[in-house]
Parts: sequence; C-alpha cells; structure tokens
Amino acid sequence: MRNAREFNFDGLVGPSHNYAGLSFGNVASFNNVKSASNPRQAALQGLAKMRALAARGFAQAVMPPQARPNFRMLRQVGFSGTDGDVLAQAWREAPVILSCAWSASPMWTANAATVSPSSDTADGRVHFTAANLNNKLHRADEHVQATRTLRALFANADRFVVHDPLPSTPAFADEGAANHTRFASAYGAAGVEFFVYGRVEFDPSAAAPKKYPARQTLEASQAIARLHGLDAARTVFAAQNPDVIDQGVFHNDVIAVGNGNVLFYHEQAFADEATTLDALRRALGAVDADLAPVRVATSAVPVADAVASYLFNSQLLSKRDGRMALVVPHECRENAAVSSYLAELVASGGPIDELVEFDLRQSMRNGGGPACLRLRVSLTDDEAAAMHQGVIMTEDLYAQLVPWVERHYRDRVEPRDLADPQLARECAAALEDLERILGLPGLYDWS
Ligand code: SUG
Repeated sequence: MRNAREFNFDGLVGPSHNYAGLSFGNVASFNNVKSASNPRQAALQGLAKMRALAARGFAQAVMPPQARPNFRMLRQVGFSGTDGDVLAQAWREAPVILSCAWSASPMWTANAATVSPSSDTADGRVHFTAANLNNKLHRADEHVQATRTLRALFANADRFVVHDPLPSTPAFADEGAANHTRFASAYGAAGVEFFVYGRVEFDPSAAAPKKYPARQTLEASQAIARLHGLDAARTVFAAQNPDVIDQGVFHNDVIAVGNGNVLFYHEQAFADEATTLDALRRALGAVDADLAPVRVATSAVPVADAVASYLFNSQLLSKRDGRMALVVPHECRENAAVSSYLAELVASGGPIDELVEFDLRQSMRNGGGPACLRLRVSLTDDEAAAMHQGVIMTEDLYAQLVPWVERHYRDRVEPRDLADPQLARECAAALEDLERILGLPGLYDWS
C-alpha cells in the first residue's frame, strides 16, 4: 500500500460574500436574507481554520474563489450595455437574479466536485467530476470555473483526470462531495465509496421530499461511479431520509460524516438505516475493514438541533495516534443538547476523542459549516508532488493571503451594493492579484 494523505481544499471566501436567501430548503440561507455581510471577516475566518489545521500537520490547501459578478449569465438572460448598465438594469428589474450573479457560493467546495482517489479507480488515476449544481441558479455556473480550476491544479494527465460535469438537467442533479463519503482502513488503501441521493428521477414510486428539493439524484451518483471506474463491490448507494430533507437537511453532509472506518451519523439520516449499514459493512468486508458506526439518537440530538448547530457538518480528521478529531463550528457549543452530547462523545472511549472548534459565523449564516467549506482529496505522496504546489497552505501563504484580503475586501456588503460597478472592479482586481499569489496565471477567463 502506498503512503497517502487526505488534503482538505478549503474554499477561499470571495470578496462578494453576501446574504441573498437564494437556497430554498437551506434554513440559514433563508433566515438571513438581505442582512449585511462582512466578506473580509468571512475570508479571514476561513483562512484561520486552514492555518490552524495546517499548523497541526493536517494536509491543507486552498481552492480559489470564482469571478463575480457573473456578467456572462446576466447578459445571457438579456441585460445589456456596459457592465454598469447591466448591473443597473438587473438591480431595477430583477434584483434576485442580480444577487445570483454575485453569489460567493463557490466557497463551499464540498459541492465543487466528487473525487475518487487512485486506489479506488480502474485506471489508477485520481478522478474528479465537477458538480453541475443545477438545482439553484446562483450555483448552476460554478462548474465552469470549478472544472477550469481543477484542471489547473491537477494538470498531470498520467495521474489525474477531471471529467466534464454531468448533463445539467434535473435527472442528473449533482451536488458533489456533500453527498459522497469514502471509507478505508488507510487513505492509501482500497476503499468504499458511499453515495447518498435524495431522489430517483426515473422511479416515480421512490420516496422523495414533499416540501424542499432533493438536490442529488441516484442517476447522478451512478453516472459518477461509472465515470470514475469504481468497483461495484466497493460502491454503496443509499437513499437519504426524505423527511429530514424537509427539515432542512439539504445535503447529506448536514446529517452524516465519514472518515476511515467511522460513520458519524444521525439515526434519521437514511431512508433505511439497517439496510444502509448492512451494505456498508458488506462493502467494507471486501477491503478487510470493519465499519465503526457512531450513531446519534434523536433523543440525544433532535434533527432541528443538528440543523441549527451543524453538528454533522463537521470534519472528521485522522490524527497521527490513530484517533480522530471532530472539527465543529462554535454553534455546537451554543446548543445545549449538542454541547452535552459532544462532551459525552469525546469522553466515551470511542474513535473520536477531541473537538476542534472554529468561528465560521459568516459562512454559517448562509448554511455553510466546516465540512461545506472543504473538498477532500486523498493523494499519494507522488500525486501530492504532482499537483500545483502554490495552493498548499503554509505559514508563508497565510502571511500573503491575510494582507491580500485586507487590501481588497470590504467589511460590509448590503443588497444595494450589488448594483455598484465599483464593487465589481474591486472583485476583479482582487482575483487578478490572487492569480499571482497562487502562481496560477490564466486561472480566470476574463474574456
Ligand atoms: O448550496 N448556501 C449553500 C450552502 C452549501 C453548503 N454546502 C454543504 N452542505 N456541503 C447552498 O445552499 C446560500 C447563498 C445565499 O442565500 O446567499 C447558499 O448558497
């Protein structure tokens, strides 16, 4: 078995971070609509998390933000003239569409792509498929830059392949790694890939949520498993519980997280808990590993508390001593049920023996916790050496990115600022500067 590590690619929050209430089914996004945001603080909070985890020896990298506003989309839907004209007309006639064009949602890189490490794929390369995110207008174009960015970071075709996104139609609704988990006895060992879907397009009898949209289909998950060349015996598809989607669990990573052989999950996460666990046990048996479920009962943490605190939107990180740390947002400590559950969890003698807490409030107010902010990429040492090195988080990169944020980012953005062409110029200047810092000339398509 080759030595491998899990890199977490955290999304660097972009300079247009704002609260536009765009994600129907995401409770926090709806609750904070039109409040003032602080992009500078948001970016610094995210960088503080990256720096702290890198300093502890976890493999950490940064995923650059995307260019906003999305003038291409605004022009595609009929706004015209100069950039200033486009913004003014959209602000007058369609302010919600304007806010979609400005969304900094690419910060939630768990939705950027699904990633299969080389020890799982038929051709021995690391496979990536950028998610089409076609459920929401403000996210539906992210795959264009996400694909371009992934191809820039993972350019070595002997080791990496970045597929085109799935067709952008409801049958293939794909939200990336937020609905995908990998289990293995070690990062470099053959593993089990676990896909959780909310709906089946071509089976009208399959259960589906009634109130909020299901953002991942079985058809999309199966297509990705095919594209990545996964072994059927080591691939598990499971239905999410539609009732929890209707309670605000818009992605599986809001109710479950896995790492190593551990599945940390809420008892209501899956449509059929027993069948799902059986399937995982069987698949893990094929790689000589035993599933270690850590099940959270509704009596300990009701679903509403899990959604409010983002307990399961945590990162489960393997430490050198073989135990795991759970990276949680501050909101977990503020919730009485969750905080007492967590105190018991770390004292229980189970696989998770440490909590690491971060203030990610700017992102959390849009429904994005620690796990939303990162894309996991398991890489062997050779693969890690073959990817672009300029995005690896180091003290030196941190020391460049903090002043970059302070130079370019506003500390307040309100809805009316989205009509301001000056904000658009500031965002472009920031990203032009970032291409240089990260050593990625041509990262953005300014045409
Ligand atoms: O897609 N919020 C994001 C949050 C994504 C969280 N990601 C994971 N669970 N992995 C979403 O709902 C809100 C934007 C706004 O309303 O301004 C938003 O897009």
